[in-house]
Amino acid sequence: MSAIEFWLKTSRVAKSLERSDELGAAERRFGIPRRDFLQFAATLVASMGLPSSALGAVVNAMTQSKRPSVIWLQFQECTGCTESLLRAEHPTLEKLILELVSLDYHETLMAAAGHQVEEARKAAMEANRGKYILVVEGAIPVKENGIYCKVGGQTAVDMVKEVAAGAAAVISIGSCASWGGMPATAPNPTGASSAGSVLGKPVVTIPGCPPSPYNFLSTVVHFLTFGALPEVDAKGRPKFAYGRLIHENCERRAHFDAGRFALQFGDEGHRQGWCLYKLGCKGPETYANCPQLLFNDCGVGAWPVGTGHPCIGCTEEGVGFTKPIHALADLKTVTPPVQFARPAEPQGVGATAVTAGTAAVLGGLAIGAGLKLADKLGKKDDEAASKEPPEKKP
Ligand code: FSX
Ligand code: SF4
Ligand code: F3S
Repeated sequence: MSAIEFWLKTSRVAKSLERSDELGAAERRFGIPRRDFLQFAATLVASMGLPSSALGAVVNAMTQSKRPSVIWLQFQECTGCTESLLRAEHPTLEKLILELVSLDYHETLMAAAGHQVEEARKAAMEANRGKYILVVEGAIPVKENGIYCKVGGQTAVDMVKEVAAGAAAVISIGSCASWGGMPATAPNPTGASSAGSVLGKPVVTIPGCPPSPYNFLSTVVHFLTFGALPEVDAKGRPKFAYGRLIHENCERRAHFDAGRFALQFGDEGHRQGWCLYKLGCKGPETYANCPQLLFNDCGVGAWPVGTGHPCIGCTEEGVGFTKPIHALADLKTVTPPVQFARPAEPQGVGATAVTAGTAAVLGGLAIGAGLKLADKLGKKDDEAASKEPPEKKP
């Protein structure tokens, strides 16, 4: 039983919340049993580093009927940010995101096209002036007056400035919008730039190529709960998600500290799951929670290093898409953690809430609970699918 499950079972606060009208409303609205919804909310609370007393406020914010308007712009990018949100193994996040906010403009997801949708964007901006959230996905080309990216006849530069002017908050999702990412790779012929630099002001950034949808969801829920975006670091990244180096929580860290390195892909060390530092892993200079969150709700090992590939530093400006993949990382710290991951972890088993470093214990357990929930919800979908007649299956 995870720490969160234990707390939910024993806490009086959790018990009374579970019986509350809010949870009843959540059950109906999201189609999720109230205990599972509560566990999901507790997971977000823990992953944001908030005290358990914040749970009531988070539940309240997530279940209120008024959903904030979101205008989601896409420029120079591959749509991986949107895909990671929507094409996860299980549809939980997609469902929650689309139920939590009113997605009034999103080029990939809108059924309509052309002038109609540009009018819908303007109408949403007008109706929610000063209250909507602007999400920017993709870099913005600034060379030649921005002619390299136009939507509805308007340059990306003009559009992002126009929409940001009336927004209550701006979130850059993905490395492209956060710091230029892949499109800004040298020689950067289009002058691909971040949303923050084009707007001339700091914005909250959720880098990663693509980023974890949980980091985005937690940021949105923080805004819904407190009416403000979470505390960020100097690069605009929420500290709850980007406060620690990957190297601090990597399940291969004990091998690094013991000097056991894979030297070639497929060699004995690589097969044994040893540290990938000498293959160019950028975990020692990259801030992100990938080893704790993992990806795609498919369990342990589902993150780059867990699958045997060095981290390329996709969340880190000046590292991802900038440093050669094989180049050695700068070591920001070589101090061993207080608690080691099991050194004999078989390759591909990946981080678990227990093997992650002590500093990440609460977050790790929380995330484990969240993944378990996603897994459960996914299983329901799978079960439903398995009840369909065989000929209806794809
Ligand atoms: Fe792609 Fe997003 Fe990378 Fe960029 O993610 S996954 S190129 S960060 O803007 O769509
Ligand atoms: Fe893990 Fe990479 Fe650090 Fe090795 S260098 S411990 S593989 S993050
Ligand atoms: Fe990116 Fe490295 Fe995480 S490549 S997804 S920051 S492990």
